[in-house]
Amino acid sequence: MSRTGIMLMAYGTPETAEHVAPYYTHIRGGRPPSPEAVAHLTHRYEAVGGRTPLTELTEEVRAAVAERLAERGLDVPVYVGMKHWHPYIADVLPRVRADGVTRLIGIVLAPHYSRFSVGGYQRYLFEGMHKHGTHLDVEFVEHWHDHPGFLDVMATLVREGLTRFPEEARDDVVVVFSAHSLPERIRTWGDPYEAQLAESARAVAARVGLRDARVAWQSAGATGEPWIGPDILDYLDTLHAEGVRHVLQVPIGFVCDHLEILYDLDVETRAKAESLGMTYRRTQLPNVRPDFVEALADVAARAVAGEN
Ligand code: FEC
Repeated sequence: MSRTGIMLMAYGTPETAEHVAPYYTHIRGGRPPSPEAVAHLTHRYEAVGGRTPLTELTEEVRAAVAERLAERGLDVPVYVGMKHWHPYIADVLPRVRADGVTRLIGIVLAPHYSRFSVGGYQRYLFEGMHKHGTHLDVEFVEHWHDHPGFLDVMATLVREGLTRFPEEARDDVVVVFSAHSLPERIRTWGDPYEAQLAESARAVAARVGLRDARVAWQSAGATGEPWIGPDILDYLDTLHAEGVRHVLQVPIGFVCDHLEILYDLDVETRAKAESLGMTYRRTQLPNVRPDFVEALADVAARAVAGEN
């Protein structure tokens, strides 16, 4: 008998300072980073309180999505698998199989597709099946950046974000959508990542009635090759030169609080904006908001019905 399961996948985060080096090594595909690079990353974690809530938030989303699916009459177990830390995607597969699941739907908790990001999750899942000799019929939701429920959530978050500026400044706030940068070479293989980001930014801007949908990139890695820009830190200089004084950043490429939000935006980007005399705010992340959970459950339910 065939049974369907869902695996929600997220990046993974180290739980202690001792985990930072092995975590970083995993991100680098097994190549250990230099002690300086580990110290720098450890410092970023310390600056946000030693750890990030990514694992807990992902587990809460998992439980909430499972509940919504059950309410829709779908008896579908929902699992969490992480790309770079425990519970690793591969390590969850024996439990999936033991539960009698034969068809597994993978959904990455990042809305836009890139071979670098979502493609990496796919690779870890297939390698995991190979490692454990587990055969599952795997289907992947490759992107859900245009799901109307998700776009509505983001529009709500932008409206809420705008209210955090003084009333008299609201018309002058420039809204900047962002996602994790990736190496520029993704362009050489026709990757849809940039186009999908622009599409979701435009759709949210239209819902809110913004004049335009500006895009910048964040959290680029230090790998010695060019990454997609403009980086938000440079873009703030550009905006400042245009006379802009109020900026609302919308990290639409992420769905929960983690290092790239709590450090890269709340510490680094905020400090840069303030040094330029700008008022800087960022939108809240969807995290476990009921409307976001509902959108995600809908993405999952459609996939179960084979509608993706
Ligand atoms: O809270 C946490 O502890 C985890 C935060 C976190 C998220 C995240 C999401 C994405 N990344 C993506 C691409 C890359 C590429 C490299 C890379 C490197 C890092 C490092 C840390 C890190 N990432 Fe990440 N990423 C998070 C954390 N990421 C830490 C290593 C130090 C650094 O470079 O800052 C470069 C790999 C290399 O060096 O070879 C590429 C993409 C996403 C968004 C999609 C997703 O969530 O999966 C794309 C969250």
